[in-house]
This record gives sequence, structure tokens and C-alpha cells, in this order.
Amino acid sequence: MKKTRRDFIKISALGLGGLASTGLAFDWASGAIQKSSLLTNLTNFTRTPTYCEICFWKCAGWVYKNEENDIWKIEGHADDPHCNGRLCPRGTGGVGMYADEDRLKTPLKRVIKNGKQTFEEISWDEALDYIANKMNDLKEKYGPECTALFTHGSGGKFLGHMLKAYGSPHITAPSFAQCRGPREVAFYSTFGEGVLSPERTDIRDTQCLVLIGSHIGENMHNGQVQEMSDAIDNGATIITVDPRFSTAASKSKFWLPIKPATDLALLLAWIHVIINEGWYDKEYVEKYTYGFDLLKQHVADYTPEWAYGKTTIDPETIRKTAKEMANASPSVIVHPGRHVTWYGDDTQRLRAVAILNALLGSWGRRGGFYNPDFVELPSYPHPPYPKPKKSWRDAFPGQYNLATEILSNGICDATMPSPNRECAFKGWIVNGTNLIHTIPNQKKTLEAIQELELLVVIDTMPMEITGYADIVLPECTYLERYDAVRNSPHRDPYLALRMPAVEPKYNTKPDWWIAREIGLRLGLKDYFPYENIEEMLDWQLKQVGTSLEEMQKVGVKKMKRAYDDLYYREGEDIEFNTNTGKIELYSTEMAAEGFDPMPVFTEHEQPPAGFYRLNYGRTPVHTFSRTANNPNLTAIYDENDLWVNPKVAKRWGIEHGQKVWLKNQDGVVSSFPIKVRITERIRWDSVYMVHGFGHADKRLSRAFGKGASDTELITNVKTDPIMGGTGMRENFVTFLTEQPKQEDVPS
Ligand SMILES: Nc1nc2c(c(=O)[nH]1)N[C@H]1C(S)=C(S)[C@@H](COP(=O)(O)OP(=O)(O)OC[C@H]3O[C@@H](n4cnc5c(=O)[nH]c(N)nc54)[C@H](O)[C@@H]3O)O[C@H]1N2
Ligand SMILES: Nc1nc2c(c(=O)[nH]1)N[C@H]1C(S)=C(S)[C@@H](COP(=O)(O)OP(=O)(O)OC[C@H]3O[C@@H](n4cnc5c(=O)[nH]c(N)nc54)[C@H](O)[C@@H]3O)O[C@H]1N2
Ligand code: SF4
Ligand SMILES: [Mo]
Repeated sequence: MKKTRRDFIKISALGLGGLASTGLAFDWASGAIQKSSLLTNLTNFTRTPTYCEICFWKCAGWVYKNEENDIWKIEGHADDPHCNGRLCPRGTGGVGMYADEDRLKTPLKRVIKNGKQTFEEISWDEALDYIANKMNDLKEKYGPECTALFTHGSGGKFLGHMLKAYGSPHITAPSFAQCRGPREVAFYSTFGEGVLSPERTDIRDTQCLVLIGSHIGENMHNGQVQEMSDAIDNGATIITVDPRFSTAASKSKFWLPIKPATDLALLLAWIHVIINEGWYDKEYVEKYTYGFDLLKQHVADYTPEWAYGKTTIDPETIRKTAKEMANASPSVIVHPGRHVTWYGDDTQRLRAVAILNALLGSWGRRGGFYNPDFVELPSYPHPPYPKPKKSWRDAFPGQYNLATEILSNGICDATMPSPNRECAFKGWIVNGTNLIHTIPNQKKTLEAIQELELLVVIDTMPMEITGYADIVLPECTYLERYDAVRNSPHRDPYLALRMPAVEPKYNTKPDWWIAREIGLRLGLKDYFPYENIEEMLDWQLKQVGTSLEEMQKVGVKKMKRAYDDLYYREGEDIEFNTNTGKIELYSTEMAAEGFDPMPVFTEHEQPPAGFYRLNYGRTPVHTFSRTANNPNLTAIYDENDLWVNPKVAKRWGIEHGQKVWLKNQDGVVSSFPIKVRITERIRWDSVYMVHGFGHADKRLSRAFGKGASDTELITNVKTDPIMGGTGMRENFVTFLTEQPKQEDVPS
């Protein structure tokens, strides 16, 4: 391997902090999502509104302080439909993010001391001047478009505004190409609209919920978990398709333990049955859809008997579950999932999900998918952004035209120099996304990083990505700052305010301030005409009939829907935002791009002998890697384990609790061992672990070396040809029961 210019800087932990005990319990059925106490009625506590940043469900809440003016507790906001007054265990544990003594404390700069690269503490002025000078330099040499922003989280809005004012449109988030991109593209192609976040699923009123991989209950998206719990209480049928016996499977009437990577076969067979038995919503299909006859022909051979051979789900179960859906129609949801970048044909799998919903008439219907509304917040007046002259798309001529957002992995690829391109990316600003654990094929990400002339990382914690930065900027936590007003879509439009509950600890600053200070240094004062964020937020809120003062008091405000159109009215004429104005069972957009206009089943690789498919997911008490060092949450769960089927364990002579290293199909060995959990809940052809563990940065005193990282073992990436998403579930691992010798481990 070539000598790296940009060494990963390791700094040993400054000292171990004590573990705070939280007493949080998790039991989904009985409401682990913490109920609000009666605190609301007490007057001797000061409380300030916030919305949670521990995941992107963004539940609104109140932050309570004690007599010492320190944060004591966070509770859900009773008026907020994202949480209905209850936070999930992670949200309650958000205090730990503020309290974590391993936090980044002051700006850092990469310097060379005694011939070794290390970080030096610098002032904010020095850091911001350095960044602005370098950005000016990059602009002059390559054009502003060659600097990109990777961002995940609320503060990205301000940094994005700064970058666009500077002249680059290249803003990307892992929530597209590593998460829900295929779903959005598939639903746009079918219905002319996306599924959005929070999902527009009317779970509360559904009679049948079909989960295909969505592991709600472990995937702890709050309102969704609560609504599913209510739906079960109201007698809804839950059908879970998952090769693993998930929490959701344990709450289901039907669990279909599908052979991994064959879901499209099951979906096509369901479509076949529903059409052939005449179980579809005839009036709806007739009035609103395009291509029904073509679809009928297309699925003629996709019989349940055919699907049995692919999926291992018996034909009778396929028919029975199809009938359950039809009986509930239109109050049925075939859930579109969220993290759907699995096997590279993900947009087509999600097209099949969309088509199934269309046949069942659930789109726009109560108990199916509702039509959300949101408050459009005008931007504080500023001059128009300069027009970019180059695009990331230049790196992919003719490809990914249906991608509705910029691909994070695409920016990595376009950072590698190529004689065919006018510009490769030279500068990255990375905010709130730990790219090393987030984008699969780490080697490629690290190679791209070596090509950069500027890497700025803005984070709250010394996560792996900070180790590669030229400049590290410490952001204060969400509990210590203002952010953009939350205006997510829901059944009714709502606003939610986040304001600082306390002053920022250490020498940390909020993103809005960082973006503005860089902007001012770049000569972009006209784009930041306000003195502080309060002025900007107050202006914005006044445009929509409220004010900062009111929002500080109420925290959450319900606004009026523009139209009474949560669901379609009986027989209503609707023009869909597709080429034909109809719901496209046959996608004219896909056909025009040269893709299958209706989903076609494709076979996927199976594990070679002695290897097992690497499956991964969530635990209710952590979010990706962002909580891996949180003192409150590590007190409950501090390392992931590896689910192994008893048959497999026996074959390998592996014991419950034993630690093993994993080696993947490309010879990559996990940096750390992982504890085996022997369980019937996983199929014999797969193993399973929770994503977000196996951290290699010693500055994370609680997370370092705990469990294994799924990401480092995901080297085989199946790129979705339609929208460029990174399919991550075609990786296979085998067990090493002894620590591999160093020379055996590829670097
Ligand atoms: N192998 C594998 N890869 C995956 C997934 C998987 O399951 N397995 N899941 C995919 C999915 S669905 C998604 S959405 C993405 C998620 O990808 P990311 O959002 O990148 O996930 P995290 O690993 O949590 O990294 C978040 C980073 O933000 C920092 N951070 C937290 N709060 C703040 C803040 O307030 N301000 C700033 N500036 N920084 C903050 C954290 O310290 C951490 O470094 O990952 C994707 N990648
Ligand atoms: N607690 C917690 N909740 C979270 C998050 C978190 O980090 N922590 N992250 C949030 C985010 S950003 C996202 S995107 C979501 C992700 O959560 P989801 O969208 O619900 O789920 P996935 O990550 O796609 O899938 C995980 C499930 O898919 C199953 N699976 C694996 N292979 C297959 C297969 O071939 N077919 C089928 N049918 N199933 C398969 C796994 O066994 C597992 O149960 O979770 C959200 N909620
Ligand atoms: S679901 Fe939990 S972690 Fe996510 S925003 Fe809500 S309370 Fe926070
Ligand atoms: Mo995600």
C-alpha cells in the first residue's frame, strides 16, 4: 500500500470517565418509550424546548434543569405527533451526549511535530481563518464546485447555505445512497411523490401492516413504534418478512423467515396472486393506475410455487398472507422500509412494494398512506446563489439520472483523479457523519481522503473521521444550541423549536455560528445579514404567523393544513406527478432510462462454503455509531454481539459468549473480536450484528474496542444501477477462533 500522506491520528484517552447509571428499561409492549411524568405541573424547574438529535425522527421535548442550572432530564413534548409526550430510551439518554467527558473540546489542527503528524489545539479564529483561506485557494485553483459538504443532522442547513453562497451545490447526506434513496426513487416513479420522513404511513389506523425487513421495535422510530403498538391493540394483522426472528416478528400473526436476498420473488408472487384472484381494488386501479394489463402479463409466471423455490416460503402461506392484505384493503400498508440499500436491485424491490400498495388501493387512504402537510418556512432574504459550472454528475455520464439527491459514495468516487474529468473534488467539509463507519468499502473512502487538499470535520465526538481531518471543529451538542426550526411533514403541519438549555460546554460552538463565521471570512456577508440566529429565526417564524418568543414558550405549534386532503375522497379525480398523470404500475420513467419498467427477479450471490451472510440492524438503545460512547446508553448496552444459529455453532465448536474474529470473502479481518450469541432466531445461512460498534479511536474511552464493526467487513458493494445506492448485504464472513497474526491481516 502506498505511504499515506494523511495519517490517522491516534491520541490516547485522557482518562476514563465514570459510568452513569440510568435505570432505563426497554420493554416495547409495556411502553419502554418513557411516559411523561407529572413534571409539567411543577413550577420550580426551568424548562426549555428542544427536538431530539439522537436520531432523525426529531421528537420534540422539554429539557429540565436542576437548581444548579445543569441539565437534569429530557422529556417528550405532549403535543408533538412524533413522540406523543414520550421519548425513546435513546432520546432520554441524550443527556449523556452533553455529559460525555470524551467530547471534542476545542478546535484542532493537523501539524507535524518531530516528524510525526499530530493535532494541536488552536483558537477558533485560527481555525476559521485557515479554512477560509484554503477555501479561497481551492476556489481559485479548481472552482468552488470542487468542494463538497457531507452532512447528516440539523446544522447542515447552515453549512449548506454557506457552501451554496460560496458557489458549490455539492451537499450530500448518507441518508440517501446508504439509506432510503431507492425507496424515494421507486415511489416517485410510481406515485410521483416520495415516502418522506417521518414516513407517511398511517399505521395508527391500519388493519394490516406488512414489514419487509423493517424491524420496528429495534428500529426505534418513536411515533411509528407507538402507532404499531396501538394498531396491534386494535387487532391489526402484522406480517413480518425477515430472515431473522426480529422483535417485530415476535409481535406478528405471520412471520415469513425468507431466504435472504429473495424478497422480490415474494413480492412478485403476491402481486400475481392478488391480480389473478381478483383481490385488487378494481375501482382504484381502473381510475388511477397506468399499465395494469402489462403488469398482469408480466407477473403471469411469478406464481407462489415459483417463489417457493426462491424464497423457501411455502405457496399456501404466500396465498394466505395475500388474502390478509386484500381483506384489509385499502387500510393496509406494505411498509416501504427505510434502510433499503441491500442488494443493488433495491429500487426495483421498492417498485414492487409500491405496485403492491397501488393494487391494494392504500396510497391516499385511511390506514394506508396519508397525504402529509408541512409549513413552508421562507429563507431569510439573501442574494441569489452563484450558478455552478460543474456538477458531480460529470463524473457519471449517463448514469444515475433518477437519483434525486447527490450520492455520498459518488462524491468519494469523484474525488479520485481521472483524466476524463475536468475536476476532482479537492475539499470536503464533513459535518455530523462518521464516514468511516457510514459508507461501505472503507478502503475507497480512505483513498479518496488521501486526495484531498482540505478536510474539515465538524463533530461533537472524536470519532474515526476526525482522525483524518486537517481541521477539527467541535460543535456543541443539540442541548446547547439553536438550530433550524423543525417543519417536518405529518398529518398536520407542526413547528418545533430547539433552543439552548445551557451554555455550550468547553470551547464548542453551534453550526449556525461556524457557517456564518466561515461565510463572513469568505466575503459572503450579504448571505448572512443577521447578527445572530435569534434574529433570523424570529423573522422566519413571523412570516408564518408565530414568533421566536411564542415558540420559546410553547416549543411545538400545530398549524392549519392548507387543504382538507389527508386522504383521497371517494371517486376524486387526481392527477399524479408522473409522466402519465397516473400511478405507474408500468414505469415510463424507468423505461425511458433503459431500466425494466416493471420489476424482474434477479438471483443474488449465496455464501460460499464455510461462510455466512453478514446481516446487520439496530438495537433500541443506540443510533448507528453516534451513541456508542454515550455514558447513559453504554451503561445499558456497550458492545454488540454476533447472532449465530445453534447448528452453525455446533459445526464450528463455538460456545455461547466466546469471542471470535470475523473474516470476509475478501480476506478482511475484523479489528476486534465479537461475542457469540447462539440463538435460533437467526437462520443457519446468516449471522447478525448491530451496526455502530467496533470503534478504533482510543479517544472514545467507552466505545474503543467494544464489539465489531459491520462496515469494515462490507467490502463488496452492490451499486444500484438506477440511483447509485450502495447495496451492503452481499458480504459473507467466516469465524476465526484465534486472534490472527498481524502479518495475516491485510492493511
Ligand atoms: N455498515 C453499515 N453502514 C451503514 C448503516 C448500517 O446499518 N450498516 N446504516 C446506514 C444508514 S441507514 C444511515 S442513515 C447512515 C447514518 O450515518 P451517520 O449519520 O454518519 O452515522 P453515525 O455513525 O452515527 O455518525 C454520526 C456522526 O455525527 C456526530 N454527531 C452526533 N451529533 C452531532 C451534532 O450535533 N453535531 C455534529 N456536528 N456532529 C454530531 C457523531 O459523533 C458521529 O461522528 O449510515 C448508513 N451506513
Ligand atoms: N434504535 C434505533 N432505531 C433506528 C436507528 C438506529 O440507529 N437505532 N436508525 C434509524 C434509521 S436512519 C434507519 S434507516 C432505520 C433502519 O431500520 P429498518 O429500515 O427497519 O431496517 P433495515 O436496517 O433495512 O433492516 C434490518 C432488518 O432487515 C432484516 N433483513 C436482512 N436481510 C434481509 C432480507 O434479505 N430480506 C428481508 N426481508 N429482511 C432482511 C434484518 O434481519 C433486520 O431485522 O432505523 C431507524 N431507527
Ligand atoms: S426516536 Fe428516540 S432518538 Fe429518535 S428523535 Fe425520538 S426520542 Fe430521539
Ligand atoms: Mo437511515
